[in-house]
Amino acid sequence: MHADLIAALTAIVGEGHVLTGHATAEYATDWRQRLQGQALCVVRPGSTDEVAQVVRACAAAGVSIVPQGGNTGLVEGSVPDGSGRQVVLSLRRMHAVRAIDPDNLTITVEAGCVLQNVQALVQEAGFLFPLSLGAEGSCTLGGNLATNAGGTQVVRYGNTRDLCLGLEVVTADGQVWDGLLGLRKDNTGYDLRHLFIGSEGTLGVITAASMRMVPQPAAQLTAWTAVPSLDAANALLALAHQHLASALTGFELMNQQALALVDLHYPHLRVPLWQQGPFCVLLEASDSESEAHARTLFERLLELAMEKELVLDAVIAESVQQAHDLWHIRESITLAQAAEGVNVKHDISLPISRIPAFVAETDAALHALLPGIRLVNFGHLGDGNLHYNAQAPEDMEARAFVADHEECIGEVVYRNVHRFGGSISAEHGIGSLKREKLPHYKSPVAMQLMQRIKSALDPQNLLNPGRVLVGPRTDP
Ligand code: FAD
Ligand code: 2HG
Ligand code: ZN
Repeated sequence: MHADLIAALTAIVGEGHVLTGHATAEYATDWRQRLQGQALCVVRPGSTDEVAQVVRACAAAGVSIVPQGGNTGLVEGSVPDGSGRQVVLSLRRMHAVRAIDPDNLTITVEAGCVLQNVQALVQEAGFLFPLSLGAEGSCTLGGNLATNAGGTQVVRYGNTRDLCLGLEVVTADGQVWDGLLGLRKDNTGYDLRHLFIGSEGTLGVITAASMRMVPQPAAQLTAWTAVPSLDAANALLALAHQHLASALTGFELMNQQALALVDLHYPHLRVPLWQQGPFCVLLEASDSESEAHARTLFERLLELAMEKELVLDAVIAESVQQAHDLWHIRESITLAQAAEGVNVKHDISLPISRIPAFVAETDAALHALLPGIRLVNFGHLGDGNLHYNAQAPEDMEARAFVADHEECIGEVVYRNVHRFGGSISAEHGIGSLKREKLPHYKSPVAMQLMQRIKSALDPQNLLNPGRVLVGPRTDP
């Protein structure tokens, strides 16, 4: 029966594009090395029509599908379970540019295009694609859409959802929905695009998208500051909004523990100012006039911040290379955490004003729960999004720490997130990592509506079953 399906899939996508056995290993292990699944096979279609045929063949065989892009997701959503009965549908071969329309300010590109390549294509066309994240060298646009990824420029340009003007999707019964109009206004009923964005492969397979391009800034400046407290970081953010207005394109927070790990594992990166205060903040300004204009605004902001004692010390990058190096330090925290050992992640959002109190209370509760726990707290403060992560105490083995303590640490963190009016997933999604937790923190009505949408769009539960929602498995 499965041999028949593999033969049918091979007939659709061609010899060499259906992988089995050892060749599936990299597609079956998640980035964090927490899940080691097993795929029936990995199928790599080269066109939307082939995706539709693959979905129809799997549906006919009653075999479920795990759509996959760059496999950089952090919530155990992109790899198959251990049954050996799921098909991984990899979009990586589908990376063609369908159109670039400078007048409409849009690029239409296939879902498997790596984010960095989308950025480069848009730059060549004289514009900016303002989605930026540490995994941009390997994550795909389809994955970004399926997770509604955030990243480091959300404070100015919004999440992936805000950059998307249209989608092409293969539905669970193998039809193609062409919604690639690229219109900025279209009120013809329910906006289906927004259902698929952020649905983590559970409602349809995204095969292409029309995305916004924005004007390139005339100049970009980056500053790295040490700040005395979270209250000061918040006040600096308010000041930056006031002085830079829409020129503020990045506002990232990093605590001392996060930077200590980068310093430990990547000493050549020479982390600035990290021992001077409990937090550092990375600011980015993008100016539509000139470098001189940007510099004047930025220097004035930092002078004021120092007068108000919101900033202990600061450096402004003097070149594009220096700015790049500062961003590289910020983007290395996840890798430094991985190098230190498996760890516990909480991708949370809170009202910005409540973050200092949340962190004070939660830090204290966790230090009481597990003395020596290392709290690695960093993230997109401009969006109220913290990566409030935890690493084992120095004298505890990392895997034992995760196995024995992840659950109770999560309970403390999520209870406080809820109490302070926040969300248990800001930008990484739910996957299978948080699917059991979701019903505790989301309203029963919202959960019921989500279940109904899933049943309506994927009645056979074929698309990424068991992700986002706890549901019945259809595998035989
Ligand atoms: P995958 O990991 O392959 O898949 C993710 C989910 O999307 C899965 O549920 C999968 O089934 C589904 N999916 C993938 N492609 C499709 C498709 N074409 N159609 C339907 N469903 C699909 N995330 C952020 O939001 N902000 C960050 O700043 C950020 N930084 C990161 C830094 C590092 C170092 C790493 C490793 C990850 C980071 N991430 C971040 C998480 C991750 O990169 C994003 O979630 C990214 O959007 C996933 O893209 P992907 O192509 O790798 O998707
Ligand atoms: C980031 O902002 C990513 O760097 C990853 O979202 C966060 O490692 C993490 O927890
Ligand atoms: Zn992030």
